[in-house]
Amino acid sequence: MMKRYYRMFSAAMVLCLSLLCITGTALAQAGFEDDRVMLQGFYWESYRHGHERFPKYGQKKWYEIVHDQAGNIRDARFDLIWLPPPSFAGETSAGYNPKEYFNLGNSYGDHNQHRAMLEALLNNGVEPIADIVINHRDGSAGWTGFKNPDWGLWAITRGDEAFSACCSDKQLNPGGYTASCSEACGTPEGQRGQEEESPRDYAWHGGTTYAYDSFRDIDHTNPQVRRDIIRYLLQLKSLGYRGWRYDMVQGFHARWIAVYNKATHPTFSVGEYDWNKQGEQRGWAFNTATQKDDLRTASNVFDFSTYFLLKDNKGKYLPWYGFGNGVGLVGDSTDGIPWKNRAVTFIKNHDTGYRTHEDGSPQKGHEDEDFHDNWEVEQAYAQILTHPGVPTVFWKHFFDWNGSLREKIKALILARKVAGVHAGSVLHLQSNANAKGIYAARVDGRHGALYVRIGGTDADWQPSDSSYANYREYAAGDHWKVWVAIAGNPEVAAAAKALQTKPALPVPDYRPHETIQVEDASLRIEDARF
Ligand SMILES: [Ca+2]
Repeated sequence: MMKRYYRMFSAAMVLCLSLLCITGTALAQAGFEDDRVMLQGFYWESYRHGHERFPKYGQKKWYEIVHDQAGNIRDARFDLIWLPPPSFAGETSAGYNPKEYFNLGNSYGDHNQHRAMLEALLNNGVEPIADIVINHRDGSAGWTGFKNPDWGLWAITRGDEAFSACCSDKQLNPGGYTASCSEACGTPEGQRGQEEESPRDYAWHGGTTYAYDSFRDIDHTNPQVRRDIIRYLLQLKSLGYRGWRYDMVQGFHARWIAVYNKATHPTFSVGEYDWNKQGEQRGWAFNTATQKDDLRTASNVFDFSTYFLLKDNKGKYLPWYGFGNGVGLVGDSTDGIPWKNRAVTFIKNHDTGYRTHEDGSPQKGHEDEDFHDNWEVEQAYAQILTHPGVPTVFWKHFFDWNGSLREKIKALILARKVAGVHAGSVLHLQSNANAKGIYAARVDGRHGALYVRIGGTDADWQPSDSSYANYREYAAGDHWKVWVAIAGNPEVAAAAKALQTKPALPVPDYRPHETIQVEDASLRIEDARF
């Protein structure tokens, strides 16, 4: 069965290739060759800022901190900022257990601080991206008491643990529940939602979409659920968000992403799919296309493979060449498709590396960083910020680690922008560097060429060793260097000055959720996926 699914998928891909050549319609997302750079605008502990329980994080709420950095984010030439889950999830929560979708005050700040931050970012030309947690939801009361929007048990997938966590001692709590006993225990199947769906179009495990046992899995086949989610996304757009980072997307069918994106027109979309399943990540992205089979209208997906490769091969450069096309989803050309155009790269996020419990002790499995504050983190950024895909920089690396790292990240972003490197840029690996056990590549940008060497020194490789000429050094650090060649070979400062500055983005009028109507036609797409 596995093989058969793979072949069906593969055939669909070949068909898609021919379609790519003839479609040029309006794009819900960025199409191909996205030249933007993203900042992850928070870390795991960000929600603790400004709360009395956590005095060491100071008085300012997280939204105030981001607000005050908007100018610096612009000056570093970040285009996108991925912000934490925007909905109320309890008094102190990172937000991945959303309780009230429509309540946009949360542990990171109240509604007004939220709006003020988004206004500041838009005024500085930075596009805010919201973290959308819609695989699952937390109850406001008990396991299943959903408020704002009010949903019944019909919104919860049939096999959810809330229906089987049965105890005989429910009198412990007036609502009839405890941490291990659900008030919805034993609800007849007819009063529950549908089962998790089968994602066989893009996953070959033969099972269903992922069911997360910490919170209630949402039934996206229910039109009222989709109507409220679209209303929520439109509310977020009116607050100032322009794009979506979808959480845990292996947990519901990719076609619903197509529906949500088609209804809300984000300028950027990326999903967090199962970390170690690059093949399914491709298939998931393909099935999110707002125009079926047109990958240019599809969501991006996080390139965990590049992260794992760089993490597991620090200072060992031969694996960085992959199979001659680079690494990760960026280097993936399965079925002749440039998957790099849908890849979002990163080297740390809020879920990886060092991370703490609320008492300050490290969480299990998060006692140490993957990339330490030295050549390790520099060289990893020298890779992703010079390569195809849409690269993401982690907040702490830029603002908190050290000023030298911050300046190097800025220099790398500048080199990328001056050369015009984008998500679909062509990569030319340098075999003469490979022969010396170090990594070097030429990357073709819209304005010129970028050259990068990681490992070794100029004595081992510099662009002239591959007969390149008329280039200039743009960035350098511990055993890595980046050069750029553009017409006229101007000084770095002159090239930087000539780069277009980002205009301020419009600040939309806020629309409370109750004023937003969602037409029936927005709830589905008329094609073979439905
Ligand atoms: Ca699910």
